[in-house]
Amino acid sequence: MLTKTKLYGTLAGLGFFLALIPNVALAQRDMEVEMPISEGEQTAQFQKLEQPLSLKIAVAVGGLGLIGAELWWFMFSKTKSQKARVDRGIQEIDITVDGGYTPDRIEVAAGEPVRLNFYRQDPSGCLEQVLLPDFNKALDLTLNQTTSVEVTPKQPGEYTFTCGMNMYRGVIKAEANDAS
Ligand SMILES: [Cu+2]
Repeated sequence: MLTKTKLYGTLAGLGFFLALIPNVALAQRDMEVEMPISEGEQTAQFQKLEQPLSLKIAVAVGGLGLIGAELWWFMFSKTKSQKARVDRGIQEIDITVDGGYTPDRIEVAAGEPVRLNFYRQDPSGCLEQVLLPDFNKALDLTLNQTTSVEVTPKQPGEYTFTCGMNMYRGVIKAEANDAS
């Protein structure tokens, strides 16, 4: 949650700053133009047209860069995939609950038990509950503690888990186990 908020804040701040530049530049230009200049008038007019254009391009490039950064961040944040480790015959994975689930895509072998350890760092009530509808499980997470649950995805496929209000989600991706 914190990282998301921080990123949005930075992006918004940067966007605002970039949008401000041409306005400041134009204000300065206007003040200069108002001054009675007869000789350099033509050059002043020429510059008046040229400079905002280059600034506009700079702002457009900056804006595109921001959009790109945002897209990249969303793509990147969507692929927090991780394979479960196997410990004494049980597949285990630690999931940090903080503005969502990290990782939010867990790769496991189908037909084997999976232990999910949810460590809740986010105080928002939204993430207090985890629902695993495919396994008929609902967990209450205590803040700054690990709450574990064991499930067995019997068939290969995707099993989602969500917060109590279905706003945040994660996926358990069970793949066919060749070994068994
Ligand atoms: Cu929620």
